[in-house]
Amino acid sequence: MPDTSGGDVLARMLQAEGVTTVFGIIDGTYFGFYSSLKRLGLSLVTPRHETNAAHMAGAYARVTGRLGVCMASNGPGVANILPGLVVEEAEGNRVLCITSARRTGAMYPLRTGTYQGFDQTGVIGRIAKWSQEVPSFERLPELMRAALRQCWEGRPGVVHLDVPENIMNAKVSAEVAGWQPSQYRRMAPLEPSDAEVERAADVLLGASAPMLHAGSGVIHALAYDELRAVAEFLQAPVTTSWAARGVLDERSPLAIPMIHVKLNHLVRNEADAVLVLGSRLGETDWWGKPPYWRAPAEQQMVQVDCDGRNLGANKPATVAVLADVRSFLAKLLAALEARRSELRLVGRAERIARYGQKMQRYRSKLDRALEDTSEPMNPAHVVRACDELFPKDSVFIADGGNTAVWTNFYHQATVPGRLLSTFKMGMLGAGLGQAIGAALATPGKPVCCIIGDGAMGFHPQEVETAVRHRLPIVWLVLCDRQWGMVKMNQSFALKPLKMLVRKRLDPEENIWSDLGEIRFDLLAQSMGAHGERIGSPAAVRPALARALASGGPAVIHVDVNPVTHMWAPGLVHFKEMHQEPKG
Ligand SMILES: Cc1ncc(C[n+]2csc(CCOP(=O)(O)OP(=O)(O)O)c2C)c(N)n1
Ligand SMILES: [Mg+2]
Repeated sequence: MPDTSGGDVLARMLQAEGVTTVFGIIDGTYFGFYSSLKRLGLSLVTPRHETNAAHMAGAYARVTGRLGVCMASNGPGVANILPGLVVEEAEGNRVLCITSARRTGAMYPLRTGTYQGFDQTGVIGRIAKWSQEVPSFERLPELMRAALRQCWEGRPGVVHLDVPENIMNAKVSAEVAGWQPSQYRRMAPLEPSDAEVERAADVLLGASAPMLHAGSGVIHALAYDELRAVAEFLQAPVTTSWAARGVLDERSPLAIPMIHVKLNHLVRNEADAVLVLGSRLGETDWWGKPPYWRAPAEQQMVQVDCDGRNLGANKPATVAVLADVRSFLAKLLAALEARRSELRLVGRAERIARYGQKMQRYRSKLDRALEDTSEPMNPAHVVRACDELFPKDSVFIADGGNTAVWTNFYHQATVPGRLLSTFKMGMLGAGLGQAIGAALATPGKPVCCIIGDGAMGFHPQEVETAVRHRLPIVWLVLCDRQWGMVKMNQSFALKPLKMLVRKRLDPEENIWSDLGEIRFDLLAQSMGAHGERIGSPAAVRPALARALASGGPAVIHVDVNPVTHMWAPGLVHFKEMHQEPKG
């Protein structure tokens, strides 16, 4: 009696990995897979656009530290999930994507004229960490093990397994040995050698002004306590990539939030040694180069990463360590404690206090926006109200152009791993799926997503997904009825002087930068969610309180002043960032 199928084998292997949730849209070509998920008690969360399955899995993985799994069906389903895969790979989230493919007789190589067929692994192989088609039922367990091994090796990203429909669905009689994850992949974190740790301690104890720089690797390694302990031991300031904001509570005097961009440059120029943790020092870290960072000849770098390809990639390392960030920091702390007598803290308190004063000054300058009580409102009010009314450990998502900038500049990240965005790709609309993945990752907690009206327009239908799955998400849509960030750039490119004097151009002078209105509150109501529209600063907190009390999902359509919104803080730095640093 045939009693299994390729899809059934996949489902059981996911179960052995501890996976409980899969994101994706159903299709006959992998009925054998998703029906087995149900039978085994794994839940399926189904979006209304495949790309959002990838964002859901990515956010879920990032927030939980577990594997995020998504699926898409051959041809159009896979075509639709591609953008999501590009983004999740760029963001470095641990996502396994399982797709169906047309039957083996028509695929690999693709037979001319095949319906809903294209070279799925050929395409995804170019954008993901790893992509492989399964040629036969017999090889499926081995290739699935290879996929899972890839998921847990090196920098997290997208791993893809493509399974033809006949392998997915056909019932077969076969004994498939169920291996435990420890039998096919490394379970223990990569440990650094004692010698590497001692060399790192030499550099840090020998420095007069050391600093730490943290990337997303700290989030994936859940190395928050160890990071704080090392920073406090050294009394060293901590900068982060945008994506790693909050790995050290931003209320700590040692935390230098990224929004203080000029101060970040100063800190990075004053440091004579830097401990780089789980960061590639990519473009949004200014490539680790002068004038934004001190020249390598005057700044030693200890770089720790779980992926050897990142070591010394953009800035020369004094000590390059291939290790799990958390294991490294734990060992480093022990080594530093043992050598406490070598610690020279001269000048550090003064330096930290000086940085603190600069941050306070900039914060007061930013907070002047909150004194603006005109209507339609200054967007700063929305972010500040969300910071006050959501629990501190709620996931907070920033999506949109200027909306994401306003959100970042007025949000304070106090709990690690709770601020999401697409910091490497700036993908408008990802916040819909991310919010759903994050809500499932933090049961019982409301999720906050502040999103632009352009961004919301990409996937508003996912509000219905949140309704169907009863998720407590509040989307606050900042409606300026324009592609705000691009309009700002465009206006300056067209008429810089007029922009400086008048702050805006006349409507006919811009090129298709304005949008019509979508009533996101009414759209939300039509899908069964709570929806309301506000325009005055005084209305924000009561509306937010009602949205939270509704149990969600909820959408608040916020009319913001389009001119004020265009002039988001810090934009000049983003423009500068696009140029290669001189050093
Ligand atoms: C998917 C996608 N398409 C295009 C862009 C380029 N882009 C960057 S910002 C922006 C405007 C965003 O408008 P909106 O979401 O309304 O946010 P606002 O700037 O108005 O706050 C665009 C089109 C992008 N980042 N992502
Ligand atoms: Mg807009």
